Amino acid sequence: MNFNQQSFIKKSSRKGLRFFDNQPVAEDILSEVIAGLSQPQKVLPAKYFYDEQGSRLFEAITQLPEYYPTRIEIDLLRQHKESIAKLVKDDVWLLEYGSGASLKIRLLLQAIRPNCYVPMDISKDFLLASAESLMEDYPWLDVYAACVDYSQPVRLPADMITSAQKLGFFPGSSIGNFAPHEAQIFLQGVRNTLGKDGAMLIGVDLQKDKHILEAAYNDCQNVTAAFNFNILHHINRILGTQFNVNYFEHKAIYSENKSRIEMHLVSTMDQIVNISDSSINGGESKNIIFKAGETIHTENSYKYSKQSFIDLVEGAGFEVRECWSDDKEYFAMFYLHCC
Ligand code: AVI
Repeated sequence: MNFNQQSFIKKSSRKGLRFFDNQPVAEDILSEVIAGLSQPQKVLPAKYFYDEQGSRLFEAITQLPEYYPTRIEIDLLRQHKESIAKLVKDDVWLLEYGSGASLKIRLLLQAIRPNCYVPMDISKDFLLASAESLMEDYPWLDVYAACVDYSQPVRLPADMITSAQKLGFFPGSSIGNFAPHEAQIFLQGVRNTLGKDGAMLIGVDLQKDKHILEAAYNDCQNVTAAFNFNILHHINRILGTQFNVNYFEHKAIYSENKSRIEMHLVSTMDQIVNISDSSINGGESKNIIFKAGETIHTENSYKYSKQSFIDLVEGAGFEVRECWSDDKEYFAMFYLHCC
């Protein structure tokens, strides 16, 4: 996904807020959904969790007692923000991959005082609302919001290619939502975007007892289940498809072999769902057949040991300058430098 001047749609009347819209278009989504649901193990890309409702549900997940990563990461940021600020240059731009509600960044803004903050997210309304609210609270800050699928290579617009240092921020262990080989390709792309002298602050969920992991993805209030179902609601909303979430169940299990949580939607009955885009005449269309018990694999969340993560980032062209973690070693925050 590229930023380009064509995609510029709005320069806010408020000084300091720019917005680029590169939201994926419906035809791409239709092909991607049909391709995923046509595989022997049906799959939907996890990025489709995140419409406005999905982003809200994810924020609710981060408040759950069972979901420890957010709390630990926030503690790490609070404890180490001054050390982080000392590692970066005075003239720095802060680029957040998958910024969501832009909450964690607030912990860093005051300490780092970047010249510009670039939140990147696929959920447009959520991104804009978060950017506006940030502008209210930090009137000195330039914000350059970009609606992009950040899992694709991001090319910076010409006016962003300044001599300032670029610090990438990728919290929440969202890196775990890529398979390790994809994570390495993604990080190589980030490394190219950040350029010489670039740095990266990245949060990683560490391997631990299976019961703690499974509880984090099967919470008692069923918020994670609602988040999982929302992928079908979202696809219904964009394509006009007729998935009935009452005919699916949420399932999340930890595979020790693969070091990953797998989330699935299990079809509770034999059913057929037509996939086409009701707004496009004569477009692609396919009936997807589900057997009872068959699943749609909606998300992987890989968990790393510290060493396996160091190996991964070094393979992507970064060197590890710092690593902070909590006492139980549940979660780690790495400060990387482009080599
Ligand atoms: C965004 N990502 C890091 C979350 C995770 O833990 O993999 C998404 C999530 N899925 C279910 N709960 C949270």
